[in-house]
Parts: sequence; structure tokens; C-alpha cells
Amino acid sequence: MQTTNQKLKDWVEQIANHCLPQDVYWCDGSKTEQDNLLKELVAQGTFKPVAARPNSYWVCSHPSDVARVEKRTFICSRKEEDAGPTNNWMDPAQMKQILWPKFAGCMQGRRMYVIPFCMGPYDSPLAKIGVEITDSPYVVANMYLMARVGEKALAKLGNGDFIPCLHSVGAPLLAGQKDVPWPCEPDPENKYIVQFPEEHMIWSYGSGYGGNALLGKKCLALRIASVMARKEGWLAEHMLILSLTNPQGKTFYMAAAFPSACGKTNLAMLKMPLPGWQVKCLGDDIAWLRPGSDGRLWAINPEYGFFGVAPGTSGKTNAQAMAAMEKNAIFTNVALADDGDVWWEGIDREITGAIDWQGARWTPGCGRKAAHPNSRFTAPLSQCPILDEHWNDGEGVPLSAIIFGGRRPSTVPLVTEAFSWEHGVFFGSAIASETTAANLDQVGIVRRDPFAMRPFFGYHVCDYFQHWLSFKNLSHLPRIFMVNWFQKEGERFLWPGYSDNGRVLKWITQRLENKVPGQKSALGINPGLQELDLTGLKIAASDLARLLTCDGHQWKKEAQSIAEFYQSLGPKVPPALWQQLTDLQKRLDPSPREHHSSCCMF
Ligand code: GTP
Ligand code: SPV
Ligand code: MN
Repeated sequence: MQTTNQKLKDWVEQIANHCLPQDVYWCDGSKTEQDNLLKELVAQGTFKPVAARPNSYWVCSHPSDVARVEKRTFICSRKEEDAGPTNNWMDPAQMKQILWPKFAGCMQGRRMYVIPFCMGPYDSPLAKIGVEITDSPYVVANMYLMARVGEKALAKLGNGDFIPCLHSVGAPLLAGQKDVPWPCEPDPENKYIVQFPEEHMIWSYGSGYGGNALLGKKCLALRIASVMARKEGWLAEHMLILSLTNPQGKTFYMAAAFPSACGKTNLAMLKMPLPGWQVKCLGDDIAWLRPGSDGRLWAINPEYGFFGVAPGTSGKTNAQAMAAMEKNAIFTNVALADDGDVWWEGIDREITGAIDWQGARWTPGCGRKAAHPNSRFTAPLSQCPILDEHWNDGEGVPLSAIIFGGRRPSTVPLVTEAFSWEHGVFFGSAIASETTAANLDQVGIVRRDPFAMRPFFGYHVCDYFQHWLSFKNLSHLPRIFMVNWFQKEGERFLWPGYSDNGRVLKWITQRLENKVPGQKSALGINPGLQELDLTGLKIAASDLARLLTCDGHQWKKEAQSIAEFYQSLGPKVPPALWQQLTDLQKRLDPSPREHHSSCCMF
């Protein structure tokens, strides 16, 4: 493949001379090339074809390499202050001194792939070109599905600027050494996921999994893009994008930010439980939002595929995702059942036995999980049966609503509308959620995850808050909502979730059209007890009441915890957000003069 881009040629040559691969291969993205790569992955024992699905493959990682590693993720800005209190920071020169020697000879015995890729539709004003260099054919196979890869990206690049993304699994193959199915650096302390925000550059060493290795995704489209977005006046967000059309034929576009493994893919492909309503999907993980000349916020999905959580996905919970992965899919760390198809917990299919994600014999009831909790499917967006017709439009779609959410067993009601943009930014800044298996760390701890971006900010979190606030004068801003599908009593979810979340989406559109008054609480606007369309749903009145009310006692504690969180972020928390918190506290605890009988209602 030909490029006249001297900067690219020089960089590829420099990396090849340093990493010493056995050869260098430029990916053109063609079907023939993809087929050959898949054959090689099968031949070397990394991929196993899934008999039940055309052109689909089962692959298991090294047991140490199963999720993003936030502890080993760094923002290497020149000043520590610019990375902010939520990021690991190291001086860029010092980081390079540590990492560059690790890359020396690290690709010996392996092929070095050069993958030109485009994030965003080719004709989008926001589209960005990256070039990933990797020694992992698994990464190449996934990048074909997750990004727009190959000749067209290279043509769009021309002699312009690209984001260099260097990746190695950190496992050179020395002469005579036998390869393993999943080469990587097994010591988590020796993995590095590094962003250089001033240079717009990414170096990733030691891991072959997901966001650690598919560098177009979290590293480029969130961490580096958030830095570019701040400078250029747009937003790079951990959000799904969907359209919802009502029975009258009116379409609303919405974006929603939930932390990792908290329901974006499921909401993005939701099957409406109400006749005449239809959700269509534009994206399930990342959205880039740009103010239009019409004063609206326009959203594109920079990605080209889904890298979705497998466990819990079934024909019942997400039939659209199941259809999207019927063919041309990659399954990582799920089980391979005796019936020749992939399997995971919650797939809703009886099996007699399987090979589990670690290659061991597995039978139902044996006490172990067959699939890793962060096992994933990779599938092209184009295979989603309810893909929105505007998914590939460069301009994107205009948003009517932005939704923030998290996994909260208590406290946060099912849905609350913000009073204003600033109040909505306050909601985003204060999201908390139980941690999940998407990160290699303790699971199930409630932590603040502002804007569902805590692991993905490319710069200081307080500057990010300020950047969001700076949009407040746009004339047609989307309205902001906060949701929580995960309230629990003991182990039981109070809300059925999944497709029934469509009932909440319907209420949101009714608020947008001023068709329901809502009910004011200290927190914001919640649905009145009669406002949610519960046709066909059995739910106890007591559960519903709990789901829809702001509990004043819990919220006083919550407000205190948000104050502590803001304090932990240092002096740069924007005054407008402190003001929102103070206003909330006043509404929760009005002075005796203003006191009303109920604790939380006005
Ligand atoms: P990332 O890809 O990590 O960013 O995750 P995500 O936000 O796309 O989450 P996803 O939709 O894949 O859901 C993660 C897990 O939450 C899966 O096991 C789902 O089955 C489960 N889940 C999703 N939506 C709901 C819901 O409404 N209620 C309940 N109880 N579980 C849900
Ligand atoms: C997430 O963790 O939010 C994911 C998976 O979407 S990964 O691509 O690994 O980041
Ligand atoms: Mn995600």
C-alpha cells in the first residue's frame, strides 16, 4: 500500500527499527486480507471457528489479561496539574525513558501490522485519523470490525496529521521459542496504557485486551479526543446514541452515559414494550457531540462496531445484539458449548457442557462461571437489525435528551429530569456507580464516576466540568435526565430493566413535548405516580413508589458525599457546581420558615 505521508513513513520506519519485528505489514482493509488474517489466527491456534455461526471465532485470553487496567493507565501531560486528581500521571519524558526501552526488540519473531483507521464517518467534520502499529493479529481482526480501517482511511489522511498509536503485547518470540495462543505481559505491574495529550500520541504495552489494545476506542476516541474536543469546542463522551420514534412518527435522538458494564449496549438496542414505539441504534459506547450552527448538539458515533459485554445478553434481554453477532463475530473469553455454539451466563439456552473461558471442562452446576464476567463479543454495527438510517451521516443527529446513569442499589430514583443545563451538568458530575468487571480491580464498590468518564478523561476533571458548563448558552440544548435501573431490595431488582426501560424513555419524550407535568422533588422532576406507561407490566405499588421518590434522608447523606467528592477534586471545581450542590441541600433541608410537611417534596 502506498502513502506519500512522510511523517507516517518515518514513524513506521522508526518503530520497526526499534521493535525489530520479523516483517512489516500495511493493512489495506480488503476482504481478502481479512480472510487471510482469520485463517492465520485459526492456524496458529488463537482463534477457533464457531461451528454454529458463519465466519465467527472463539478466542480466550491469558487469565491475567481480561479487562482494562485503570491502575496502569496514565495521562502524561507536561504538568501534573493538567492530568488532574482522577488520573495517574507521569512526566512524559520520564515515561518515555521507562517505556521506550521496553519496546526495544519487543516485536522480535512477530509481524508488525500498520493499521490506518478513521474514527467517525469519513465525511464527518469531527472524523479523526489514527494509525495503530501492533504486533497482535487479534487486535487487527478486532480493529477491522471496530473502526473504518485501511485504504480509505489512508486516502483521507493524505499528507495530513494522524494520531500515532503504538501497541505491543510485550512478548517477543525468540528463535526456536514456541508461540502461545494469547501472548502478553502477564505481570499487571508491567502493563502500560499511556496517553500523551499534548502530542496526541498513544503507547500501549503488555496487554492484548479490549480498550487496552484496540487503541481507537478508549485511548483515542475518549482520552485523546477529549483533549482535542476541549480545544476545538466539542465533547467526546462515553455514551450510546439512539433514536426513539413515537406512534405519531416523531423521532427523538438521545445519548446516554453509563459507566462500563452498566447498560449502554442494552439501552442502545432496546426493544420497546409499547406498541407503535421504535428504538433504533446509532452507537453503544462512544459519542462525539458538536454544537451546530442551529444551536443544537449533534452526535456521531466514531466507532464502526460493537465490543459488547456477553454475560446477561440473550434473546430475551437483547435480541438485537444477538442478531448482530449471528455471523462475522469474534467472541473473547466466553465458553464454547458442546452443541458447537458459544455460551455464557444468562444466554438463556440449556447446554449439557462446554469448554470454559480458561479451556477447562465445564458442566452446568459445577460451581464455576463458564464465561468471564467481562467476556465480550465483537460485531459490525452494520449487522444490527435496528440500525438507525443516519448512523453513518457525517453531520450526525441532533440530540433532544442526554441521560446520565449508574448502578446504584439505593438512593437514586428511576428517573429525574434536571431543572436546567447547569443542574444537569451537576447530575453528570456526581454520578456514582458500583464498579464492574470491565476494569481489573475490586468489583461492586460504589465510587464516583463523573459523566461515566472517570477512567477516560484526558485532562483535569474540573476543566472538563467547566467545558460542559461552557455550552450553556446554546439556544437549543438537549434536556438532561438521570436514571437508575439498578435499585435493589436484597438481591432483587425493584425495576425489571432491559426493554421496560423503554417506559422511561417514553416519559422522557412526553416531558420534551410538555405532555406530562412531572412532579417536583428536591432532586429534580420525577414522574408522578400515574405518569409512567406501565401497560402490560406487573409491579408492586410499593416498589413503584420507592423507584419514583427521592428519599430525603438518603439524599442528605448523598449530598454530603458529593461535597466530600468535590473537595477531593481540589480548588478547581466550578463555583456553578458548588452552587448546585448548595441549592440541593437547601431544597432538602429548607429553613424552618420555609418548612413544608413532606421531607423532599416542595
Ligand atoms: P461497556 O461496554 O463496558 O461500556 O458496558 P455497557 O454500558 O454497554 O453495558 P451493557 O449494556 O453491556 O450491560 C452490562 C451488564 O448489565 C450486562 O450483564 C447486562 O445484562 C446488564 N444490564 C443491562 N441493562 C440492564 C438493566 O436494565 N437492568 C439490569 N438489572 N441489568 C442490566
Ligand atoms: C468499557 O470498559 O467501558 C468498555 C470495554 O467498553 S473496553 O473496550 O475494554 O474499554
Ligand atoms: Mn464502554
